[in-house]
Amino acid sequence: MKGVILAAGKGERLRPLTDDRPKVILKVANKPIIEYVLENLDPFVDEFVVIVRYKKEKLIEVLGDEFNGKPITYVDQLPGEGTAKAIESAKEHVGEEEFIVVNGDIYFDVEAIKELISVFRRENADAALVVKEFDDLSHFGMVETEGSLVKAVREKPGKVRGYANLGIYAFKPIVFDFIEKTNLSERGEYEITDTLNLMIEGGKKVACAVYDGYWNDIGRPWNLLELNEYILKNKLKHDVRGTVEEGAVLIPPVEVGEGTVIRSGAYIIGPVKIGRNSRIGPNCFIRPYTSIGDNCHVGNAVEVKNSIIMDNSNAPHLNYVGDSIIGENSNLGAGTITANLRHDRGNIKVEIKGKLEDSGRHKLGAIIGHGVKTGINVSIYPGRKIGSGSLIGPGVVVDKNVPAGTLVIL
Ligand code: TTP
Repeated sequence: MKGVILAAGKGERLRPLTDDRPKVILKVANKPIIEYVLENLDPFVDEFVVIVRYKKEKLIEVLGDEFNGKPITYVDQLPGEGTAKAIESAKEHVGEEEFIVVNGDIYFDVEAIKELISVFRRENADAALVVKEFDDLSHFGMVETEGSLVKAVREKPGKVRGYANLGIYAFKPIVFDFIEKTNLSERGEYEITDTLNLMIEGGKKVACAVYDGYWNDIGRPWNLLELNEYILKNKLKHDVRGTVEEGAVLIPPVEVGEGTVIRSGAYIIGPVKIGRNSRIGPNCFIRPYTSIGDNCHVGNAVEVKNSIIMDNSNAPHLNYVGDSIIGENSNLGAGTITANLRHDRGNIKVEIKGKLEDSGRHKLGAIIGHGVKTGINVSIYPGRKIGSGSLIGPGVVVDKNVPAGTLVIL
């Protein structure tokens, strides 16, 4: 059986982190999101088919042509938007076999796939999907069920309790006949949920597997922080491969990669994950739920908490990085500080595709893209985004989002 992974999306809600790369290669706990999906599919499939389009070269460079000894085939998405279009793109590659489809930007446990296959086979269904019960379905499509069968998939029904569609499916090839009949949705996309409704109306059997484990859909920047926290809290093992100088304190679990040096006076409270060849300290404070990538520098008098610092980035002197994400190849000038809390303790709102959205968090710092440089004493308001390749001059107060490639000076 083949595993099809949808990874062609533009990830616009995740700007600036997706300015120059597809979202599925963003690293959480120092691993590209799509690798967690591949790991979960691995026990059940003999080949991975990855549907690509936006910045596909970067994805291919990161994943290569095999995973765990199994081939990865990259397939360009057919013209048109949406998950149904993405799945249709795999038609020739899956042939007459049944196959699994997973959105490349979600995190879940392997149980979800086990349950999916078991229900799909038991019901001898034409399609199956994984659902999870939520108290509030405002952000999800609702799956109406009867026992193990699906009656309909509805648009976001508002604040009601019910089953959400998690973006994990199994199909028989008959699905392609129904994808052909699927019309553009109001959003201007060909959506697989519409295809599923057509299948049900056409008398086909669509089954559902109920999953109650952890699941996260990486749509918005703060989802990366939530997922980082979950993985570090639940999966991290204390494992120190680098060098730890006398006078550094590591409270487990802390993972330190090969070639990394933790200098004297560093105080690290796990769970914290640090990649390879990074320099940490002397005299810094790294607090729980922090991931620091490869070739990073966190230097003297720097505090980092609940944050993601991606590869080749530095917070070298006198920085506070709280509840923030820093992309690759970025550098904070001495004294650059992120604010992560409003004085009124209200939820931090973030502009997503031109609209202010409530992040649901009262602590959220900066979202800094790739290749950003800040000067000395830059202050960044909570929930502000700095676009990739921007340069922020000394003493600037970043109280508005900064588009990619901008020079901001006082
Ligand atoms: P979305 O998260 O709905 O879309 P997106 O990834 O483009 O993100 P944004 O809305 O922020 O721009 O996509 C769900 C999954 O489907 C995701 O894994 C990407 C994939 N996808 C495709 O492969 N092709 C497509 O045309 C679309 C719309 C999504």
